[in-house]
Amino acid sequence: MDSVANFIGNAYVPATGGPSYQLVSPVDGAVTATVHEAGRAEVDAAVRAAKQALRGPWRTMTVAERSKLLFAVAAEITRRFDEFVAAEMADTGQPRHVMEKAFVPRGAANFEAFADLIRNTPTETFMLEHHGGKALNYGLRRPKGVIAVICPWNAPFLLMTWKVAPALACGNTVVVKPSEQTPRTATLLGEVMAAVGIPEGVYNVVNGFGPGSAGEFLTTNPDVDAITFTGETRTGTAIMQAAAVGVRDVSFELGGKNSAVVFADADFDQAVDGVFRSAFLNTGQVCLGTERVFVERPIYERFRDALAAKCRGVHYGRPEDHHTDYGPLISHEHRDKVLGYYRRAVEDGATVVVGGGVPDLPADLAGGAWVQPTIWTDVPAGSVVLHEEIFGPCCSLIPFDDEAAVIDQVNDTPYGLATTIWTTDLARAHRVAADIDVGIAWVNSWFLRDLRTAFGGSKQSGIGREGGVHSLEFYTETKNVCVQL
Ligand code: NAD
Ligand code: 6OD
Repeated sequence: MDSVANFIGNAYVPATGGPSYQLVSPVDGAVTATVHEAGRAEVDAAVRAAKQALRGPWRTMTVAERSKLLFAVAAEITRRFDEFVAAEMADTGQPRHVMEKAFVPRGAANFEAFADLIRNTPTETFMLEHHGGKALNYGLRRPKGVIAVICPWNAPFLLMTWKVAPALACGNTVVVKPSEQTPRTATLLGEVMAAVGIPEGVYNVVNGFGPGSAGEFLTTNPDVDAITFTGETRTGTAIMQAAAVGVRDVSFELGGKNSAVVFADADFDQAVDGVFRSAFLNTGQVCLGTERVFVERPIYERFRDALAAKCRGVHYGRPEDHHTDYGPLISHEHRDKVLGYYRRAVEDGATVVVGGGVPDLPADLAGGAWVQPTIWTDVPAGSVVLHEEIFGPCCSLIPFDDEAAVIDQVNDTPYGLATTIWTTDLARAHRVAADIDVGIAWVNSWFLRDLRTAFGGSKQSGIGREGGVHSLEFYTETKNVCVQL
Protein backbone atom coordinates (compact mmCIF):
# COMPACT_ATOMS: atom_id res chain seq x y z
CA MET A 1 0.00 0.00 0.00
CA ASP A 2 1.20 3.53 -0.80
CA SER A 3 2.13 6.08 1.80
CA VAL A 4 1.60 9.79 1.09
CA ALA A 5 3.76 12.20 3.07
CA ASN A 6 3.96 15.96 3.48
CA PHE A 7 6.65 17.73 1.44
CA ILE A 8 8.51 20.47 3.29
CA GLY A 9 11.84 22.08 2.32
CA ASN A 10 12.36 19.66 -0.60
CA ALA A 11 12.03 16.57 1.60
CA TYR A 12 9.20 14.18 2.39
CA VAL A 13 8.25 14.51 6.03
CA PRO A 14 6.19 11.61 7.31
CA ALA A 15 4.65 12.80 10.58
CA THR A 16 6.02 10.01 12.76
CA GLY A 17 3.40 8.96 15.23
CA GLY A 18 1.11 11.76 14.03
CA PRO A 19 -2.40 11.30 12.74
CA SER A 20 -2.97 9.62 9.44
CA TYR A 21 -5.96 8.55 7.38
CA GLN A 22 -6.63 6.08 4.60
CA LEU A 23 -7.41 6.72 0.97
CA VAL A 24 -10.23 4.64 -0.45
CA SER A 25 -10.48 3.86 -4.16
CA PRO A 26 -13.62 5.35 -5.71
CA VAL A 27 -13.56 2.48 -8.20
CA ASP A 28 -14.00 -0.47 -5.84
CA GLY A 29 -13.85 0.81 -2.26
CA ALA A 30 -10.44 -0.78 -1.52
CA VAL A 31 -8.03 1.01 0.81
CA THR A 32 -5.10 2.10 -1.35
CA ALA A 33 -2.85 4.38 0.71
CA THR A 34 -2.12 5.93 4.09
CA VAL A 35 -1.84 9.71 4.14
CA HIS A 36 0.24 11.39 6.85
CA GLU A 37 -1.70 14.41 8.05
CA ALA A 38 0.05 17.67 8.77
CA GLY A 39 -0.75 18.99 12.20
CA ARG A 40 -0.31 22.65 13.10
CA ALA A 41 3.42 22.07 13.72
CA GLU A 42 4.00 20.66 10.21
CA VAL A 43 1.93 23.40 8.58
CA ASP A 44 3.87 26.07 10.48
CA ALA A 45 7.13 24.38 9.42
CA ALA A 46 6.03 24.44 5.78
CA VAL A 47 5.13 28.14 5.98
CA ARG A 48 8.48 28.87 7.70
CA ALA A 49 10.30 26.99 4.93
CA ALA A 50 8.39 28.99 2.31
CA LYS A 51 9.14 32.27 4.06
CA GLN A 52 12.81 31.40 4.42
CA ALA A 53 13.01 30.51 0.72
CA LEU A 54 11.84 34.03 -0.17
CA ARG A 55 15.17 35.26 1.24
CA GLY A 56 17.32 32.62 -0.48
CA PRO A 57 18.43 31.99 -4.05
CA TRP A 58 14.83 32.19 -5.29
CA ARG A 59 14.83 35.94 -4.55
CA THR A 60 18.03 36.72 -6.43
CA MET A 61 17.28 34.59 -9.47
CA THR A 62 16.62 36.48 -12.69
CA VAL A 63 13.26 36.14 -14.38
CA ALA A 64 15.01 34.23 -17.18
CA GLU A 65 16.47 31.73 -14.70
CA ARG A 66 13.12 31.22 -12.99
CA SER A 67 11.42 30.79 -16.33
CA LYS A 68 14.00 28.19 -17.38
CA LEU A 69 13.39 26.22 -14.18
CA LEU A 70 9.64 26.22 -14.80
CA PHE A 71 10.16 24.90 -18.32
CA ALA A 72 12.28 22.17 -16.71
CA VAL A 73 9.39 21.34 -14.35
CA ALA A 74 7.09 20.94 -17.37
CA ALA A 75 9.63 18.73 -19.14
CA GLU A 76 10.07 16.53 -16.06
CA ILE A 77 6.29 16.14 -15.68
CA THR A 78 6.19 15.03 -19.31
CA ARG A 79 9.08 12.62 -18.76
CA ARG A 80 7.22 11.11 -15.78
CA PHE A 81 3.86 11.35 -17.54
CA ASP A 82 2.80 7.76 -16.80
CA GLU A 83 3.40 8.19 -13.07
CA PHE A 84 1.23 11.31 -12.97
CA VAL A 85 -1.50 9.56 -14.97
CA ALA A 86 -1.38 6.57 -12.60
CA ALA A 87 -1.45 8.78 -9.49
CA GLU A 88 -4.40 10.81 -10.75
CA MET A 89 -6.31 7.68 -11.83
CA ALA A 90 -5.74 6.12 -8.41
CA ASP A 91 -7.08 9.20 -6.62
CA THR A 92 -10.07 10.07 -8.82
CA GLY A 93 -10.94 6.78 -10.55
CA GLN A 94 -11.44 8.71 -13.80
CA PRO A 95 -10.61 7.04 -17.14
CA ARG A 96 -7.08 6.94 -18.50
CA HIS A 97 -7.94 8.86 -21.68
CA VAL A 98 -9.16 11.90 -19.69
CA MET A 99 -5.89 11.94 -17.75
CA GLU A 100 -3.71 11.34 -20.79
CA LYS A 101 -5.42 13.70 -23.21
CA ALA A 102 -6.49 16.49 -20.89
CA PHE A 103 -5.67 16.73 -17.22
CA VAL A 104 -2.02 15.65 -17.00
CA PRO A 105 -0.80 17.46 -20.16
CA ARG A 106 -2.54 20.58 -18.82
CA GLY A 107 -0.35 20.34 -15.70
CA ALA A 108 2.78 20.61 -17.85
CA ALA A 109 1.18 23.26 -20.07
CA ASN A 110 0.42 25.43 -17.04
CA PHE A 111 4.14 25.64 -16.22
CA GLU A 112 5.07 26.36 -19.86
CA ALA A 113 2.44 29.05 -20.22
CA PHE A 114 3.52 31.05 -17.19
CA ALA A 115 7.25 30.48 -17.78
CA ASP A 116 6.64 32.12 -21.14
CA LEU A 117 4.31 34.84 -19.94
CA ILE A 118 6.51 36.12 -17.13
CA ARG A 119 9.31 36.81 -19.60
CA ASN A 120 7.10 38.53 -22.13
CA THR A 121 4.61 40.65 -20.25
CA PRO A 122 5.52 44.31 -19.89
CA THR A 123 4.43 46.58 -17.07
CA GLU A 124 3.00 50.04 -17.65
CA THR A 125 5.00 53.24 -18.12
CA PHE A 126 3.76 56.83 -18.16
CA MET A 127 5.63 60.03 -18.80
CA LEU A 128 4.22 62.75 -16.59
CA GLU A 129 4.64 66.23 -17.99
CA HIS A 130 4.27 68.95 -15.39
CA HIS A 131 5.30 72.58 -15.03
CA GLY A 132 8.59 71.70 -13.34
CA GLY A 133 9.59 69.21 -16.07
CA LYS A 134 8.97 65.55 -16.65
CA ALA A 135 8.80 62.37 -14.58
CA LEU A 136 9.04 58.80 -15.79
CA ASN A 137 6.69 56.36 -14.05
CA TYR A 138 7.13 52.63 -14.43
CA GLY A 139 5.61 49.58 -12.80
CA LEU A 140 7.59 46.85 -11.08
CA ARG A 141 6.03 43.51 -10.23
CA ARG A 142 7.15 42.20 -6.82
CA PRO A 143 6.14 38.77 -5.51
CA LYS A 144 3.43 38.81 -2.86
CA GLY A 145 5.30 36.35 -0.62
CA VAL A 146 4.07 33.03 0.73
CA ILE A 147 0.94 31.86 -1.13
CA ALA A 148 -1.44 29.27 0.31
CA VAL A 149 -2.85 27.13 -2.50
CA ILE A 150 -5.98 25.22 -1.46
CA CYS A 151 -7.39 22.77 -3.98
CA PRO A 152 -10.41 20.51 -4.58
CA TRP A 153 -10.55 16.88 -5.70
CA ASN A 154 -12.22 16.99 -9.08
CA ALA A 155 -9.25 17.79 -11.37
CA PRO A 156 -6.48 17.85 -8.76
CA PHE A 157 -3.34 18.19 -10.88
CA LEU A 158 -4.76 20.64 -13.43
CA LEU A 159 -6.25 22.90 -10.77
CA MET A 160 -3.23 22.84 -8.45
CA THR A 161 -0.67 23.61 -11.17
CA TRP A 162 -2.97 26.33 -12.55
CA LYS A 163 -2.15 28.21 -9.34
CA VAL A 164 1.34 26.99 -8.47
CA ALA A 165 2.81 27.78 -11.92
CA PRO A 166 1.95 31.51 -11.99
CA ALA A 167 2.71 31.89 -8.27
CA LEU A 168 6.25 30.55 -8.80
CA ALA A 169 6.71 32.39 -12.11
CA CYS A 170 6.08 35.62 -10.21
CA GLY A 171 8.74 34.74 -7.60
CA ASN A 172 6.48 33.66 -4.75
CA THR A 173 6.80 30.52 -2.70
CA VAL A 174 3.85 28.19 -2.06
CA VAL A 175 2.34 25.87 0.49
CA VAL A 176 -0.19 23.60 -1.22
CA LYS A 177 -3.03 21.92 0.64
CA PRO A 178 -4.48 19.38 -1.81
CA SER A 179 -7.88 17.89 -1.22
CA GLU A 180 -7.76 15.21 1.47
CA GLN A 181 -9.22 12.86 -1.15
CA THR A 182 -6.64 13.44 -3.90
CA PRO A 183 -3.17 14.21 -2.50
CA ARG A 184 -1.03 12.03 -4.79
CA THR A 185 -0.12 14.31 -7.71
CA ALA A 186 0.71 17.33 -5.51
CA THR A 187 2.99 15.06 -3.50
CA LEU A 188 4.62 13.56 -6.60
CA LEU A 189 5.24 17.06 -7.96
CA GLY A 190 7.56 17.61 -4.98
CA GLU A 191 9.99 15.06 -6.46
CA VAL A 192 9.87 16.88 -9.77
CA MET A 193 10.58 20.24 -8.15
CA ALA A 194 13.57 18.91 -6.25
CA ALA A 195 14.91 17.01 -9.29
CA VAL A 196 15.03 20.05 -11.55
CA GLY A 197 16.61 22.30 -8.92
CA ILE A 198 13.74 24.40 -7.56
CA PRO A 199 15.33 25.69 -4.32
CA GLU A 200 14.36 24.26 -0.95
CA GLY A 201 11.17 25.66 0.56
CA VAL A 202 9.79 27.14 -2.66
CA TYR A 203 7.21 24.34 -3.11
CA ASN A 204 5.68 22.65 -0.07
CA VAL A 205 2.71 20.33 0.40
CA VAL A 206 0.72 19.74 3.58
CA ASN A 207 -1.93 17.05 3.76
CA GLY A 208 -5.13 16.97 5.72
CA PHE A 209 -8.68 18.23 5.91
CA GLY A 210 -10.28 21.69 6.11
CA PRO A 211 -11.72 22.93 9.42
CA GLY A 212 -9.61 22.05 12.49
CA SER A 213 -6.98 20.56 10.21
CA ALA A 214 -4.27 21.49 7.68
CA GLY A 215 -6.56 23.79 5.64
CA GLU A 216 -7.50 25.92 8.61
CA PHE A 217 -3.96 25.82 10.08
CA LEU A 218 -2.66 27.15 6.78
CA THR A 219 -5.18 29.94 6.19
CA THR A 220 -4.84 31.17 9.78
CA ASN A 221 -1.03 31.25 9.71
CA PRO A 222 -0.14 34.97 9.78
CA ASP A 223 2.95 34.43 7.60
CA VAL A 224 0.76 33.42 4.66
CA ASP A 225 0.53 36.55 2.50
CA ALA A 226 -2.30 35.58 0.13
CA ILE A 227 -4.66 32.66 -0.44
CA THR A 228 -5.75 31.16 -3.74
CA PHE A 229 -8.60 28.69 -3.41
CA THR A 230 -10.72 26.51 -5.66
CA GLY A 231 -13.67 24.74 -4.13
CA GLU A 232 -17.17 25.18 -2.81
CA THR A 233 -18.66 28.62 -2.30
CA ARG A 234 -19.41 27.77 1.36
CA THR A 235 -15.74 26.92 2.00
CA GLY A 236 -14.77 30.17 0.29
CA THR A 237 -16.80 32.05 2.89
CA ALA A 238 -14.86 30.38 5.74
CA ILE A 239 -11.52 31.03 4.05
CA MET A 240 -12.41 34.66 3.41
CA GLN A 241 -13.08 35.11 7.12
CA ALA A 242 -9.62 33.71 7.90
CA ALA A 243 -8.06 35.95 5.24
CA ALA A 244 -9.67 39.04 6.79
CA VAL A 245 -7.26 38.70 9.70
CA GLY A 246 -4.21 40.53 8.41
CA VAL A 247 -6.24 41.86 5.42
CA ARG A 248 -4.82 39.26 3.04
CA ASP A 249 -5.73 39.02 -0.62
CA VAL A 250 -7.80 36.11 -1.97
CA SER A 251 -8.43 34.62 -5.39
CA PHE A 252 -11.46 32.31 -5.46
CA GLU A 253 -12.74 29.88 -8.07
CA LEU A 254 -15.98 28.53 -6.63
CA GLY A 255 -19.11 26.61 -7.50
CA GLY A 256 -21.51 26.98 -10.41
CA LYS A 257 -24.94 26.06 -11.76
CA ASN A 258 -24.11 26.36 -15.42
CA SER A 259 -26.47 26.29 -18.38
CA ALA A 260 -26.22 25.29 -22.01
CA VAL A 261 -28.50 27.08 -24.48
CA VAL A 262 -29.16 25.08 -27.64
CA PHE A 263 -30.84 27.02 -30.46
CA ALA A 264 -32.76 25.22 -33.21
CA ASP A 265 -30.25 26.47 -35.80
CA ALA A 266 -27.31 24.77 -34.03
CA ASP A 267 -25.28 22.08 -35.75
CA PHE A 268 -27.32 19.29 -34.17
CA ASP A 269 -24.66 16.60 -33.81
CA GLN A 270 -22.06 19.08 -32.58
CA ALA A 271 -24.49 20.37 -29.95
CA VAL A 272 -25.40 16.86 -28.75
CA ASP A 273 -21.73 15.85 -28.50
CA GLY A 274 -20.84 19.13 -26.80
CA VAL A 275 -23.60 18.97 -24.20
CA PHE A 276 -22.86 15.30 -23.55
CA ARG A 277 -19.24 16.26 -22.77
CA SER A 278 -20.14 19.32 -20.70
CA ALA A 279 -22.69 17.44 -18.59
CA PHE A 280 -20.95 14.07 -18.17
CA LEU A 281 -17.17 14.43 -18.54
CA ASN A 282 -15.41 13.46 -15.30
CA THR A 283 -18.78 12.01 -14.20
CA GLY A 284 -20.18 15.54 -14.07
CA GLN A 285 -17.60 16.65 -11.52
CA VAL A 286 -16.39 19.73 -13.37
CA CYS A 287 -17.11 23.19 -12.02
CA LEU A 288 -17.77 24.35 -15.59
CA GLY A 289 -20.15 21.46 -16.22
CA THR A 290 -23.69 21.87 -17.50
CA GLU A 291 -26.57 20.98 -15.17
CA ARG A 292 -29.34 22.94 -16.96
CA VAL A 293 -29.85 22.51 -20.71
CA PHE A 294 -32.27 24.90 -22.42
CA VAL A 295 -33.27 23.56 -25.84
CA GLU A 296 -35.33 25.51 -28.40
CA ARG A 297 -38.68 23.81 -28.79
CA PRO A 298 -38.50 22.68 -32.47
CA ILE A 299 -35.56 20.35 -31.71
CA TYR A 300 -36.32 19.59 -28.05
CA GLU A 301 -37.55 16.00 -28.35
CA ARG A 302 -34.98 14.98 -30.94
CA PHE A 303 -32.22 16.48 -28.79
CA ARG A 304 -33.49 14.70 -25.65
CA ASP A 305 -33.50 11.34 -27.42
CA ALA A 306 -30.01 11.81 -28.92
CA LEU A 307 -28.49 12.86 -25.59
CA ALA A 308 -30.17 9.97 -23.77
CA ALA A 309 -28.82 7.50 -26.36
CA LYS A 310 -25.29 8.69 -25.65
CA CYS A 311 -25.82 8.24 -21.90
CA ARG A 312 -27.01 4.67 -22.45
CA GLY A 313 -23.79 3.97 -24.37
CA VAL A 314 -21.21 4.81 -21.67
CA HIS A 315 -18.65 2.16 -20.75
CA TYR A 316 -18.21 1.70 -17.00
CA GLY A 317 -14.93 0.17 -15.93
CA ARG A 318 -11.55 0.46 -14.28
CA PRO A 319 -9.70 3.66 -15.22
CA GLU A 320 -6.66 1.76 -16.53
CA ASP A 321 -8.80 -0.09 -19.10
CA HIS A 322 -8.58 1.66 -22.50
CA HIS A 323 -12.23 0.83 -23.20
CA THR A 324 -13.53 2.72 -20.13
CA ASP A 325 -15.00 6.15 -20.83
CA TYR A 326 -17.02 6.75 -17.67
CA GLY A 327 -15.76 6.68 -14.05
CA PRO A 328 -17.21 6.66 -10.55
CA LEU A 329 -17.92 9.66 -8.33
CA ILE A 330 -15.08 10.63 -6.01
CA SER A 331 -16.47 8.97 -2.87
CA HIS A 332 -19.44 7.24 -1.29
CA GLU A 333 -20.16 10.40 0.65
CA HIS A 334 -20.43 12.38 -2.58
CA ARG A 335 -22.52 9.59 -4.10
CA ASP A 336 -24.99 9.85 -1.20
CA LYS A 337 -25.29 13.58 -1.94
CA VAL A 338 -25.84 13.06 -5.67
CA LEU A 339 -28.33 10.21 -5.11
CA GLY A 340 -30.18 12.54 -2.71
CA TYR A 341 -30.75 14.90 -5.67
CA TYR A 342 -31.76 11.93 -7.86
CA ARG A 343 -34.47 11.09 -5.31
CA ARG A 344 -35.48 14.72 -4.88
CA ALA A 345 -36.00 15.18 -8.63
CA VAL A 346 -38.50 12.30 -8.65
CA GLU A 347 -40.27 13.52 -5.48
CA ASP A 348 -40.63 16.95 -7.10
CA GLY A 349 -42.31 15.39 -10.13
CA ALA A 350 -39.51 15.22 -12.71
CA THR A 351 -39.54 12.64 -15.50
CA VAL A 352 -36.40 10.46 -15.55
CA VAL A 353 -35.41 10.10 -19.21
CA VAL A 354 -32.37 7.95 -18.51
CA GLY A 355 -30.43 6.77 -15.44
CA GLY A 356 -31.59 7.93 -12.04
CA GLY A 357 -29.79 5.41 -9.84
CA VAL A 358 -26.87 3.08 -9.29
CA PRO A 359 -25.76 0.88 -12.21
CA ASP A 360 -25.70 -2.86 -11.96
CA LEU A 361 -21.98 -3.64 -12.18
CA PRO A 362 -19.78 -6.75 -11.81
CA ALA A 363 -18.75 -7.76 -8.29
CA ASP A 364 -15.23 -6.32 -8.58
CA LEU A 365 -16.68 -2.79 -9.07
CA ALA A 366 -19.70 -3.10 -6.79
CA GLY A 367 -17.88 -1.45 -3.87
CA GLY A 368 -17.21 1.72 -5.90
CA ALA A 369 -19.02 5.06 -5.87
CA TRP A 370 -20.88 4.54 -9.15
CA VAL A 371 -24.01 6.34 -10.34
CA GLN A 372 -25.76 6.35 -13.69
CA PRO A 373 -25.62 9.35 -16.03
CA THR A 374 -29.04 10.90 -15.61
CA ILE A 375 -31.32 13.21 -17.60
CA TRP A 376 -34.53 14.76 -16.30
CA THR A 377 -37.35 16.61 -18.03
CA ASP A 378 -40.41 18.35 -16.53
CA VAL A 379 -38.52 19.49 -13.42
CA PRO A 380 -40.77 22.07 -11.68
CA ALA A 381 -39.31 25.59 -11.72
CA GLY A 382 -38.94 25.75 -7.91
CA SER A 383 -37.11 22.40 -7.49
CA VAL A 384 -33.70 22.55 -5.78
CA VAL A 385 -32.47 20.30 -8.59
CA LEU A 386 -32.63 23.35 -10.88
CA HIS A 387 -30.98 25.73 -8.44
CA GLU A 388 -28.31 23.96 -6.36
CA GLU A 389 -24.96 22.72 -7.64
CA ILE A 390 -25.20 18.91 -7.70
CA PHE A 391 -21.69 18.21 -9.09
CA GLY A 392 -22.71 14.89 -10.54
CA PRO A 393 -23.50 13.32 -13.95
CA CYS A 394 -26.95 14.78 -14.43
CA CYS A 395 -28.80 17.53 -16.21
CA SER A 396 -32.31 18.89 -16.59
CA LEU A 397 -33.67 19.58 -20.07
CA ILE A 398 -35.94 22.61 -20.40
CA PRO A 399 -37.64 23.70 -23.66
CA PHE A 400 -37.71 27.40 -24.61
CA ASP A 401 -39.32 29.58 -27.29
CA ASP A 402 -37.85 33.01 -26.83
CA GLU A 403 -34.27 34.32 -26.69
CA ALA A 404 -34.84 37.10 -24.14
CA ALA A 405 -36.84 34.81 -21.84
CA VAL A 406 -34.22 32.05 -21.90
CA ILE A 407 -31.48 34.54 -20.97
CA ASP A 408 -33.55 35.54 -17.92
CA GLN A 409 -33.93 31.87 -16.95
CA VAL A 410 -30.21 31.21 -17.35
CA ASN A 411 -29.38 34.24 -15.21
CA ASP A 412 -31.80 33.21 -12.47
CA THR A 413 -29.11 31.74 -10.18
CA PRO A 414 -26.77 33.09 -7.52
CA TYR A 415 -23.88 31.56 -9.46
CA GLY A 416 -22.14 33.00 -12.54
CA LEU A 417 -19.37 30.71 -13.68
CA ALA A 418 -19.80 29.43 -17.24
CA THR A 419 -22.24 28.93 -20.09
CA THR A 420 -22.24 27.26 -23.50
CA ILE A 421 -24.26 28.57 -26.44
CA TRP A 422 -24.98 26.37 -29.45
CA THR A 423 -26.03 28.24 -32.60
CA THR A 424 -24.92 28.90 -36.17
CA ASP A 425 -26.24 32.48 -36.03
CA LEU A 426 -23.14 34.56 -35.34
CA ALA A 427 -24.97 37.73 -34.35
CA ARG A 428 -27.08 35.78 -31.88
CA ALA A 429 -24.01 34.07 -30.43
CA HIS A 430 -22.36 37.41 -29.62
CA ARG A 431 -25.60 38.92 -28.27
CA VAL A 432 -26.42 36.03 -25.95
CA ALA A 433 -22.80 35.62 -24.76
CA ALA A 434 -22.79 39.28 -23.73
CA ASP A 435 -26.10 39.04 -21.85
CA ILE A 436 -25.50 35.93 -19.76
CA ASP A 437 -24.02 36.81 -16.35
CA VAL A 438 -20.97 34.55 -16.25
CA GLY A 439 -17.20 34.81 -16.27
CA ILE A 440 -16.78 32.36 -19.17
CA ALA A 441 -19.06 31.99 -22.21
CA TRP A 442 -18.31 29.30 -24.77
CA VAL A 443 -19.92 29.32 -28.21
CA ASN A 444 -20.15 25.97 -30.03
CA SER A 445 -17.51 24.58 -27.66
CA TRP A 446 -16.89 23.82 -24.03
CA PHE A 447 -13.75 23.76 -21.84
CA LEU A 448 -11.71 25.00 -24.81
CA ARG A 449 -8.93 26.79 -22.96
CA ASP A 450 -6.47 29.47 -23.98
CA LEU A 451 -4.34 29.92 -20.87
CA ARG A 452 -3.76 33.60 -21.65
CA THR A 453 -7.43 34.46 -21.13
CA ALA A 454 -9.33 35.50 -17.99
CA PHE A 455 -10.77 32.53 -16.10
CA GLY A 456 -13.15 32.86 -13.16
CA GLY A 457 -16.71 33.37 -12.05
CA SER A 458 -19.03 36.24 -11.30
CA LYS A 459 -21.64 36.44 -8.50
CA GLN A 460 -21.10 33.57 -6.01
CA SER A 461 -18.82 31.68 -8.41
CA GLY A 462 -15.67 33.48 -7.47
CA ILE A 463 -13.56 36.49 -6.72
CA GLY A 464 -11.03 37.71 -9.26
CA ARG A 465 -9.74 36.16 -12.43
CA GLU A 466 -6.77 33.88 -13.07
CA GLY A 467 -5.09 33.20 -16.41
CA GLY A 468 -2.57 35.18 -18.42
CA VAL A 469 -1.90 38.65 -17.14
CA HIS A 470 -4.75 38.29 -14.61
CA SER A 471 -2.70 35.69 -12.74
CA LEU A 472 0.30 38.00 -12.77
CA GLU A 473 -1.91 40.71 -11.23
CA PHE A 474 -2.95 38.44 -8.37
CA TYR A 475 0.42 36.87 -7.66
CA THR A 476 2.35 40.15 -7.58
CA GLU A 477 2.19 43.56 -5.96
CA THR A 478 2.63 46.24 -8.57
CA LYS A 479 4.90 49.00 -7.38
CA ASN A 480 5.03 52.32 -9.22
CA VAL A 481 8.44 54.00 -9.40
CA CYS A 482 8.30 57.71 -10.21
CA VAL A 483 11.58 59.29 -11.37
CA GLN A 484 11.75 63.05 -11.68
CA LEU A 485 13.82 63.69 -14.78
P1 NAD B 1 -14.34 21.97 -0.84
O1 NAD B 1 -14.63 23.42 -0.75
O2 NAD B 1 -15.09 21.05 0.04
O3 NAD B 1 -12.80 21.69 -0.55
C1 NAD B 1 -11.79 22.31 -1.27
C2 NAD B 1 -10.53 22.38 -0.43
O4 NAD B 1 -10.73 23.26 0.67
C3 NAD B 1 -10.09 21.05 0.15
O5 NAD B 1 -8.69 20.96 0.08
C4 NAD B 1 -10.56 21.15 1.60
O6 NAD B 1 -9.81 20.36 2.49
C5 NAD B 1 -10.30 22.62 1.86
N1 NAD B 1 -11.08 23.20 2.97
C6 NAD B 1 -12.34 22.87 3.35
N2 NAD B 1 -12.72 23.66 4.40
C7 NAD B 1 -11.69 24.49 4.66
C8 NAD B 1 -11.47 25.52 5.62
N3 NAD B 1 -12.40 25.88 6.50
N4 NAD B 1 -10.28 26.17 5.61
C9 NAD B 1 -9.33 25.84 4.70
N5 NAD B 1 -9.47 24.85 3.79
C10 NAD B 1 -10.64 24.20 3.76
O7 NAD B 1 -14.54 21.60 -2.38
P2 NAD B 1 -14.46 20.16 -3.05
O8 NAD B 1 -15.64 19.37 -2.62
O9 NAD B 1 -13.10 19.60 -2.84
O10 NAD B 1 -14.60 20.52 -4.62
C11 NAD B 1 -15.81 20.65 -5.28
C12 NAD B 1 -16.23 22.11 -5.36
O11 NAD B 1 -15.20 22.85 -6.01
C13 NAD B 1 -17.47 22.33 -6.22
O12 NAD B 1 -18.29 23.28 -5.59
C14 NAD B 1 -16.92 22.91 -7.51
O13 NAD B 1 -17.81 23.71 -8.24
C15 NAD B 1 -15.76 23.70 -7.01
N6 NAD B 1 -14.79 23.93 -8.10
C16 NAD B 1 -14.72 25.17 -8.66
C17 NAD B 1 -13.83 25.40 -9.72
C18 NAD B 1 -13.74 26.74 -10.41
O14 NAD B 1 -12.82 26.93 -11.19
N7 NAD B 1 -14.65 27.66 -10.17
C19 NAD B 1 -13.02 24.37 -10.16
C20 NAD B 1 -13.13 23.11 -9.56
C21 NAD B 1 -14.01 22.91 -8.51
O1 6OD C 1 -9.04 25.20 -17.12
C1 6OD C 1 -8.81 25.77 -16.05
O2 6OD C 1 -7.89 26.60 -15.92
C2 6OD C 1 -9.66 25.49 -14.88
N1 6OD C 1 -9.39 26.19 -13.77
C3 6OD C 1 -10.61 24.54 -14.97
C4 6OD C 1 -11.50 24.24 -13.93
C5 6OD C 1 -12.20 23.09 -13.96
C6 6OD C 1 -13.13 22.80 -12.92
O3 6OD C 1 -13.49 21.71 -12.62
